Amino acid sequence: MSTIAANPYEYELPSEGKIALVIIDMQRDFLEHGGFGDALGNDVMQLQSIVPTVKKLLETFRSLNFPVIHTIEAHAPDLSDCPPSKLNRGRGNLKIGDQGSMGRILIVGEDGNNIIPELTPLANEIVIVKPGKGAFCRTNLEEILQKENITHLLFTGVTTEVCVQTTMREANDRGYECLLIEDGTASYFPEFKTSTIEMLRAQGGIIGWTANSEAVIAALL
Ligand code: C5J
Repeated sequence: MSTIAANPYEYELPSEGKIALVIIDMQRDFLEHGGFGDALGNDVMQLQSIVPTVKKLLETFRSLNFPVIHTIEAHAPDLSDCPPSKLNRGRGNLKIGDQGSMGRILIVGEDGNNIIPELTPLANEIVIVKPGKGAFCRTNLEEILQKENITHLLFTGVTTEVCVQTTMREANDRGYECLLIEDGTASYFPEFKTSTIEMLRAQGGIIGWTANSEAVIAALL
């Protein structure tokens, strides 16, 4: 049985089901000026540091022909899938649906809503468009995972404590073996990333495991 050197202890690779790489919301809206993250007053450029690591993980999964799941946080142009509680939250200079320098903020199909070019999904990769923070909420992700016999999920993306953590928690409750790749995730608040890593793996891995990308790649290759 192959394992990844992880915390709080080794993570066993599946002997029967499949392992997938999950790349959460690596969109221009969160990583570039003029998007949603920027509108909320965040220093978006600090998220850029994980791009080479996520790209390397993506290339590893592609070279092994292992499944890759990308997610995009997005709303319909008429905002029918955006509850007022989300639309009106934040008091940023722009709201979801407003016109920004990369198109309408967090609206499906707009330039700013696309995944950054370095990580553009291939045609055979799964892309989940989600209106919430968690990728299981109002999507067909669970159905896809069951159909593809995916049992193990390795998480990357942004932001650690919001969409990444929410999705990992949702996946854990559904019985998936979850691991967060520490250097493959980022937050606008570095201390939130540190706390998230610690809380997910505390109490014997209450939500799952964490490991660095080098350990993951070494175990997979
Ligand atoms: C946020 C996300 N932070 N992808 N979304 O609103 O984490």
